[in-house]
Amino acid sequence: MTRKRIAIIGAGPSGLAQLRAFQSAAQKGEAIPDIVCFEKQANWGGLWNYTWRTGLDENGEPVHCSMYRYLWSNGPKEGLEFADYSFEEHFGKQIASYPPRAVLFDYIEGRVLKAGVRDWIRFNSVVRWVEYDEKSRLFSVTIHDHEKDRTYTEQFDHVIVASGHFSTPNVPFYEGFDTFNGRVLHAHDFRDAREFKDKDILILGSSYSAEDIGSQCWKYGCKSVTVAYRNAPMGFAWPDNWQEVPALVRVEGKTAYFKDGSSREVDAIILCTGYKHFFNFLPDDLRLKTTNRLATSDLYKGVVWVNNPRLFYLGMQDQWFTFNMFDAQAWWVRDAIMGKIAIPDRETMLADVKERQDREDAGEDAKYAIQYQGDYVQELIDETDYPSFDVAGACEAFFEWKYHKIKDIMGFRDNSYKSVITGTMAPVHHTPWKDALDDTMEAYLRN
Ligand code: FAD
Ligand code: NA7
Repeated sequence: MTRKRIAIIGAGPSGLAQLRAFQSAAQKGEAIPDIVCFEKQANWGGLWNYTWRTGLDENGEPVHCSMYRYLWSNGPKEGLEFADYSFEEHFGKQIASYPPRAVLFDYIEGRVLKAGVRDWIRFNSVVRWVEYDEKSRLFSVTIHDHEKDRTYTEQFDHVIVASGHFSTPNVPFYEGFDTFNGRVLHAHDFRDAREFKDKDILILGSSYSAEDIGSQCWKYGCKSVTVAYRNAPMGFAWPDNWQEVPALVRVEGKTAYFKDGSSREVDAIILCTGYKHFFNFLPDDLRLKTTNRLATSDLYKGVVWVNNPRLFYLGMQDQWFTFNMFDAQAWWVRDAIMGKIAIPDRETMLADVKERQDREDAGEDAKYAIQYQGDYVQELIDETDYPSFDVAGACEAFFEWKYHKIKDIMGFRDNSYKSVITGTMAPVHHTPWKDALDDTMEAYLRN
């Protein structure tokens, strides 16, 4: 029998989790399929692979990165720690709880360097198109190799889409944007908060990007932050030069007008209006269409494409849990591909999706949502050999984080939590977040 061939699209945290999942089976002596991971960037790490570029990259492809300078983890690292590779193993000591991007990139990379899976990845390789042939039951994957500037097609038994969903910006139009006398940008193109020093900025949106980009700009010296919300304000106890106002109606010159009749002069508008699930390399019959939610449409167990169970998606949910959830999904998908987990008929899969969505919709608050996703992670790891960890403990860290944000939104990153993998308490960081302007790994690890 010929070895199955598996294509993984993307070498971000999800794709890398899939590589590690297969490698760990190989390490235990199991015969694994032939794995090829296609990554459009020159390096791995997905969103955590920072670039100064915006717009198009060096190859003319849309820039994937939505991260920015000075970004620190927006949740405690104790909620995302790999069960098979602790922070202590990587750094040789316990570190503080909200690491900057470079520190988390180093941690993600450490595990896959140890696993030795880099050779499974073809870099600078953009997947252009995927097609399924009913007769041969194979996927044809067409790739553009930017190193050789060549397009080619290969066949695979399974495709795993791990291309992320926080890279294609959702960009609304408001009257007057086209004549605004200042910069209008989406969070995807935000790179350095110092650009907005001494400026009055307007932010649209009331979720993570709005909170964090506003906080960055505040920390690096903007004059004021005005956040316009569409439905509900974030409602934290903001600093004095930070205001939340109802939805934007229009802009005239440099004046922004809001739904409550108030107005304000602003120098720049940052659209923190979220992202789109966008897969221009997939035909209609394989393409996931979903809003950003915990129970995505059409994915059995959150990973199997119900219309063709040879196709899988990783990390397509809205995320409380991240790295460890991608791991749970990757181990599960590996076992489904290797025939250790049976995939039921379409009706059963659709019923599973419906049950998950109904259960998600029954919840009303963040605590419910965290617990919901924690239960999902637990469900998947119970069905594989992914090292079990204290998921309830990770939920606790998230609950505490929520509480710490309500108590002090500019100080929540000064708290520390207990690792659910090693049981050690994180040290309190040496400098309060608001005063720590240097976000390098060297500065962070100086504990
Ligand atoms: P991504 O990281 O997006 O990786 C997808 C990969 O697929 C990329 O490398 C991309 O180049 C590649 N790719 C895409 N299309 C193609 C193609 N056609 N062909 C080949 N390759 C392709 N999570 C946290 O846990 N903590 C945080 O603090 C945090 N902060 C965040 C801040 C921002 C601004 C954003 C946008 C997200 C943040 N996240 C955070 C969530 C983030 O989604 C996850 O941490 C994680 O990066 C998701 O991993 P992924 O592999 O699913 O997707
Ligand atoms: P999210 O969490 O999807 O939030 C998007 C926000 O944008 C949300 O508050 C929306 O308002 C708002 N939105 C969407 N469309 C509009 C329009 N047309 N006008 C005004 N406001 C709008 O995206 P984020 O970027 O914050 O977070 C994504 C990831 O990045 C996350 O995982 C983080 O870790 C970092 P609503 O609340 O629906 O009224």
